[in-house]
Amino acid sequence: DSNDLSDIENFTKSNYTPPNPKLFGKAKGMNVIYISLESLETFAVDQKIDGKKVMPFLSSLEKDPNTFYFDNFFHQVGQGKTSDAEFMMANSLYPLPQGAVFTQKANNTYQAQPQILVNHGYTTATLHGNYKTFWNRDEMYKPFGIQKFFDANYYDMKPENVINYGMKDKPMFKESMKYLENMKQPFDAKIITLSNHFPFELDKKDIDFPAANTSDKVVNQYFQTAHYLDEAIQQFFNDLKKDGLYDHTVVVMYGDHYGISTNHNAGMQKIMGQKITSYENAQLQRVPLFIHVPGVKGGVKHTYGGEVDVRPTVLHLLGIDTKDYISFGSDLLSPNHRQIVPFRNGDVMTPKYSSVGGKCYTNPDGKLVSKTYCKDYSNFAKQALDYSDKVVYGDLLRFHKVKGFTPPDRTKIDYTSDQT
Ligand code: GP9
Ligand code: MN
Repeated sequence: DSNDLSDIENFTKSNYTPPNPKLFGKAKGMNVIYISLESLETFAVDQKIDGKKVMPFLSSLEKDPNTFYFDNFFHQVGQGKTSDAEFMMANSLYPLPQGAVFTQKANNTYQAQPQILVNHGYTTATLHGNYKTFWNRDEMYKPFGIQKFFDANYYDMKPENVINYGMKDKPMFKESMKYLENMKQPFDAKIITLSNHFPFELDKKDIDFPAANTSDKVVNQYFQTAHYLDEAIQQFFNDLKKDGLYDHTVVVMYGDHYGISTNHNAGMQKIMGQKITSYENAQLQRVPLFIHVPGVKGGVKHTYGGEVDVRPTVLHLLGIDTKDYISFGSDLLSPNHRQIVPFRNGDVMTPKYSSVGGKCYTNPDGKLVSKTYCKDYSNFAKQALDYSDKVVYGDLLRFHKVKGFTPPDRTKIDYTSDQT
């Protein structure tokens, strides 16, 4: 009830961190493009196979003068995988402890970033080369305020363009250009990539990178699909430059979740040159986060953070105050950013300590220490996850009013007719 809500508001308010005044509003009025990098883990970005970089383009962006790159950024998904990551990006709420929030809670009221931006005059869209009902997206996107959904029906799904779950990334990005170019600006768009998805298979003609040489085919192929993704992103950046969108568009790229599960530890041990203990496995939950902001000096940031932190970060760059929203994350670019990263399973990452499976370790040596060192962080994580679950299970945003925010009218959003 609304009593719960006031406790929760007290909690999120006390964790609010004011924006960095040097960066607040620096991207005001710009377009935003989110790119969900399927299954991309941080280690892969700079990894070499046979002496060659797996992802030379993304790796070069670490040094791009207008790009922030976060190398201590973690995914926080549960069973809803890609959709859980989308949920956090839009809402700064945690996904659910069991099942996918997209399939379970699509009738809730949300105060999602797309609708916040609609209230600021933005057009909103998602582009994805799979069919719209996957993960119940065509229902969940409505309360988020996503006005247009260019799903597989909008792409040329001829056999040579398709593998695994849908459109290959290169033709997908190519075809997406016309939808982006025709969108009324400013827009907030999300592109969800697919090719770097388990079991990481490509058609022969799309392979131009060596497989790794471990006992595990899944691990070996992972670097080939990651390389393909890298080339697709580079092609997309070139197209954004060509059509002039690049100079007034913020591009946010994030790895949605891990790619290689613990079932593949044997292969991964060969790649990493060390045993994958539970401590090491937790470190491997790092996913890359890049934020390209035209005209702003970027850099490599070692700040610890997770997917719930992206919304306040981006809204502050756009000059939108987040104080009155219920956010479980905080601005990664704020000097006061709270560096405690709860995983959905209750593990916690901080710069100094990792709490994994109820045990406490120091970073980066992974030395087992007394649980008392992790206690405050674990308690914080428990509280945050519990409050977030209360919001989602109880549909509590129904009772939460924010001045200047008008929720979407979901009956007016229609993904069945032609949206071009
Ligand atoms: C499916 C794609 C993959 O449309 O987003 O989903 P995942 O299996 O990674 O959750
Ligand atoms: Mn995914």
